[in-house]
Amino acid sequence: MTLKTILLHPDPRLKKHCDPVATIDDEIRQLADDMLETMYDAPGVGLAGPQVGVLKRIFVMDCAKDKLGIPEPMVMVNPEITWVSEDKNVHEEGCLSLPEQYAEVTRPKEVRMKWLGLDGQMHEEQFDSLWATCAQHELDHLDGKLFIDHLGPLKRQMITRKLEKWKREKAREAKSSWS
Ligand code: K1U
Ligand code: ZN
Repeated sequence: MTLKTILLHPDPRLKKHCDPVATIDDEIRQLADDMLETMYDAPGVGLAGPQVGVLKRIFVMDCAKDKLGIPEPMVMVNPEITWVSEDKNVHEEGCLSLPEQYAEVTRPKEVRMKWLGLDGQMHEEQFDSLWATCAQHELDHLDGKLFIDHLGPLKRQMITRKLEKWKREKAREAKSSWS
């Protein structure tokens, strides 16, 4: 397994609409393994193809670890939403492509999704709580959308600026650790 580099906003690849996966083959299985390893290492609860520079409709997620400590990794290929609840939920979201930036986003509280699994079978399941938020956040990535695109222009600009500052600080820290 290989740790992948996570792209940071405003990388143009994060704005692209991703292509469906044609077949589940060894390349996709390897990519899914690498994405799960990268997500757990980050650490995060989700990771989508474009975040590691792969413009394909695939994401991984595991929102179970906090509860019992037992991992429940999920890999979703060509995911689609088949139903959303009328009830909404406000959740504070983060994104591995915008490290240390958070904002409240309103989304449907529950969603039903169907997807192709690594077993080559179609699956359909209903999600709520963090699973529902994360699944919608990851599906957005496959359509070139970030959580900041759900915010007003001022909040979006503020987060983008704070991220630029974070990048400069990280670059400064790295430089001083070399000398
Ligand atoms: O897509 C991503 O960038 C991953 C993102 C998913 C997400 C988190 C919260 C709400 C919606 C979607 C993250 O995983 S950010 C990191 C994070 O939330 C986390 C990190 C460590 C432990 C628990 C959560
Ligand atoms: Zn994200």
